[in-house]
Amino acid sequence: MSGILDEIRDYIRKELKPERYRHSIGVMETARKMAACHGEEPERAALAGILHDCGKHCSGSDSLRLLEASGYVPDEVERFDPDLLHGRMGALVAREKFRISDAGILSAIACHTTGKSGMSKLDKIIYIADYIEPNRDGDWVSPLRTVAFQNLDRCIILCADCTLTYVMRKGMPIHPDTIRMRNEILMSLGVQGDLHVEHTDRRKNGQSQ
Ligand code: DGI
Ligand code: FE
Ligand code: FE
Repeated sequence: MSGILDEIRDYIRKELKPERYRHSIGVMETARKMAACHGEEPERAALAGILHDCGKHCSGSDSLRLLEASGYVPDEVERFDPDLLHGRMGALVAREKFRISDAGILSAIACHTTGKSGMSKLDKIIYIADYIEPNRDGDWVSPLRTVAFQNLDRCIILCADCTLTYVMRKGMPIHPDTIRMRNEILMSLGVQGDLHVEHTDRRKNGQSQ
């Protein structure tokens, strides 16, 4: 496994910007630790982690063209904002350039930006590791770093809510897979409204309800 990891590391270092390379290493290391904690194979998680953004070597419009040529049919949100396709593009690179045939690894790379319905444990680990790797900073990230090692589903909701807030503030369309994932996981948790420290704070300030 370390041979292919070294080969991929060299490729990512060469093809992506230095900060994206550092981020990819951060996601690899975080995913490996999360996998060990949650009973997933650490080296599968490491491979998916280092590869998750490898599709960023080309522009959104090139990804759209290449994915369509490979037979993928993008939905309307992906056509509007083709940067959303870098995960799917990354899965294509992983399969074609690095001969990755593990469908679970390819799925985790493909869905790391939007999530999807029916996420596997590995999908969840990569989605979360992308958020909490050590190079991410900001006040919002430190509570997520704790929850990531306690409860994957709760952490997914917290990450999805950060993304949804960001995307709404930017005035961009929301990808339906994020809504599907959030609804499914939230309902499976069987809790309502108690997942957020910030919600509690807002209640204290009398701004919610
Ligand atoms: O690739 P990264 O920057 O490491 O992280 P990512 O793959 O989670 O991508 C984050 C970007 O994706 C960020 O600019 C917001 C965008 N994004 C995430 N969900 C949606 C979205 N953009 C749109 N338009 N709609 C979404 O639902
Ligand atoms: Fe990404
Ligand atoms: Fe990323």
